[in-house]
Amino acid sequence: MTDNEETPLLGQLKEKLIAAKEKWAREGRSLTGQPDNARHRRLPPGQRLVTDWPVLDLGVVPNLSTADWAFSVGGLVERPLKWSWDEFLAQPQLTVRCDIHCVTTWSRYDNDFTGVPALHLLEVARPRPEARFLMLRSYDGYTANLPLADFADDGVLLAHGWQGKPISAEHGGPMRLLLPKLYLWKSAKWLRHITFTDKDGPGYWEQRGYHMRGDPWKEERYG
Ligand SMILES: Nc1nc2c(c(=O)[nH]1)N[C@H]1C(S)=C(S)[C@@H](COP(=O)(O)O)O[C@H]1N2
Ligand SMILES: [Mo]
Repeated sequence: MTDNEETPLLGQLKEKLIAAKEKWAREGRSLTGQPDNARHRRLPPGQRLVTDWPVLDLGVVPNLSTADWAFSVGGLVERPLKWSWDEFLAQPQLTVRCDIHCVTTWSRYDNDFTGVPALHLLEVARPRPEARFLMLRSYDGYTANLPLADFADDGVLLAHGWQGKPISAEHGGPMRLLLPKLYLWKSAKWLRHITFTDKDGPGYWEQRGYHMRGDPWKEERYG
């Protein structure tokens, strides 16, 4: 995948929304400054509960059929891999119930996601000892960076199901990352490729003022 392939999408992005979110990052919008008081609660500091599931993205929903879909892993791994849809579904599956937290302050409880555990992917691809970070790349050109330590957790899924049904296209179907312990911008929708690296580099929102890690319990919203 080259930058050139992604360029046509850029004209369609929700420029106003992106500009507003960059401004909030500069202003520290939604920070309570009291991250430590909230450890005993279910709702992280500065969050509010919703019962619907809002859609947040750059305004481009890639039109992906599972026939053309492929997912690949490269970088600092012993065994780079590429899975077709059938190969992906043939991997071990897990359903995880979790709460999800968006940096724009909504949280949603009791989501049942189904997919392939990140721990299984790590067993297959075998990151080299020097691999400490990941860069996620999606079919809409979105990127997000992650510490390997956060990815290597039993609640992390390459998810294709939600509440027993396929994840809808607007929520990242046919497959998205689901990493509930970090703010949801790290859970790349329409995931296409993961690169393992030795150095951390900023993804799409991290380049625009968001935090490199994004732990909701520490209120790591911005930079
Ligand atoms: N590919 C891709 N993944 C993405 C995004 C995006 O724009 N493109 N937005 C992120 C952000 S900012 C959030 S809050 C969540 C929203 O997921 P949802 O729309 O399913 O609620 O997706 C994240 N993953
Ligand atoms: Mo977001």
